Amino acid sequence: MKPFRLTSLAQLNDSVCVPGYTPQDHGVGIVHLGVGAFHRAHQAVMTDSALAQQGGDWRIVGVSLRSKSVANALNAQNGLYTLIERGGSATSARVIASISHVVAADPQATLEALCDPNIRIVTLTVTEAGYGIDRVNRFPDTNNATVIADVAQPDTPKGVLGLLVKSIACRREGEHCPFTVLSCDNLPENGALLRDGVIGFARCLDNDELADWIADNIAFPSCMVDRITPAPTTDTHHEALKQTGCDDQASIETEPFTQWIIEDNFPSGRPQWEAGGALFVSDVTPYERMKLMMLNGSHSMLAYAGYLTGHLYVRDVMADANLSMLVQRHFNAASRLLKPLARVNFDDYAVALAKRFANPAIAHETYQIASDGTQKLPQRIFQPALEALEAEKSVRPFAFATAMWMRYCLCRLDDGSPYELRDPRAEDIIAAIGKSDHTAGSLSDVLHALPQLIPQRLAFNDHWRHDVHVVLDAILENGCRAAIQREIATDFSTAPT
Ligand code: CS2
Repeated sequence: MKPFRLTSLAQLNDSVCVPGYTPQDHGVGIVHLGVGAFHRAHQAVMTDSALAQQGGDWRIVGVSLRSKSVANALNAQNGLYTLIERGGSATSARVIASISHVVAADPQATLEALCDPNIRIVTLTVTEAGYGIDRVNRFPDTNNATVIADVAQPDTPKGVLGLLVKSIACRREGEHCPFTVLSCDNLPENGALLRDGVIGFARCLDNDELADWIADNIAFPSCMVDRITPAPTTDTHHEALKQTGCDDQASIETEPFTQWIIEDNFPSGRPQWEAGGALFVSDVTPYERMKLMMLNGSHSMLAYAGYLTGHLYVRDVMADANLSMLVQRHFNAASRLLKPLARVNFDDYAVALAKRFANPAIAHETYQIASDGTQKLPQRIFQPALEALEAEKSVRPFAFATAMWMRYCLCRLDDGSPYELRDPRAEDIIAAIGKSDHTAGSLSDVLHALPQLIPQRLAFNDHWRHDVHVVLDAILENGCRAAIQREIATDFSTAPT
């Protein structure tokens, strides 16, 4: 018999963990932009716990800015979906009911959702590339096609900055309460950055009065989010069916670990996210630096080195003795740049990260993490490298990660098999590399010369350029595996002391 599609909590197997509240009893209070797997494994889950513990009208209107597939799956299920948690030895299932419905690829409907007077918080996971903010100048990126179109047609915006500014202006006119804007992407000082982008966008419209009003009235807290969430596969749906007894086309899977550290600045109220384990602090920056430099930095390094040496998943990289030593080296180098943080021991954090990366039940693709390098490496690798240089610590682990990324930009494995470079600046990269003769010197030169990517103080530093060159030369001369072997053999004396 064909299983029922998941549409109500009444259909579920008894063993499944179900929401401790009646979804229909709660109105909406949050719009979330970017309702992909990460949001559904993280903020939506914490909101589900908050609704169960404290109640309130905090259900979420999800928005998919581009694709309709998540919306089609979730709307057919009244927003319900199964969260599969895969630990090393146990797998569990929980049904989440915090999402009310999803609006997809429809800027007008998105604007209407954002202008709903019941909405008090707008959360975002639109990826590093999705903001349209020039992060060097902390202003809307005036070369970004969406930003250009939205500045030209500000009443019918399609991008994040345009949608936020238009809805803030409409709410102000209608005298609805200002919402709080909470960026949940892996960007340093994500709230402050988005604040600059939104205020800057209002200035691009020559509306200084609105820009000043936003500065005075809209809160943009920062937060650090953490949960390793691979893209769902047919295996995820099979597991959901096995556990719930229902056909769930919106099921997702994730690891047991979850962390959300949030700046407590919500003038229009907020759910009791503490119920899901969120921690509210006055300054998120030290947590964010720890995560970006240790977790995400080593993730990017292992994604390039791992993908180039035939490792499909992060867990396979961790099972490779050489690469796992380099991951450990990266943790050490990054942790030495951090200021002490109360109640956090960076060595314990590194041990926990290694265990999470090695989780045999999580199939996290190196290719997924390798995407969007130009958007990720500045905060994960280049900024720490600059700090290491300035503190006279070894830059080698960061140079190694950079050289592996540069090699990855050639779009072919050592055996010649091609792959697609998924990066918003792929065209620029490919055009720049096309002109070079693919030696370590020329490849490093053209990629260091890409505008607004590698900080000038790093790009023009001889010591840094030497380290990148040495690794890249070894990779191009002898192949990635041999270069990794050589790195292990030669390096450990140069690791930071
Ligand atoms: C990863 C992150 O894809 C990536 O670039 O480094 O998505 C990582 O899995 C999350 O930040 C973990 O919280």
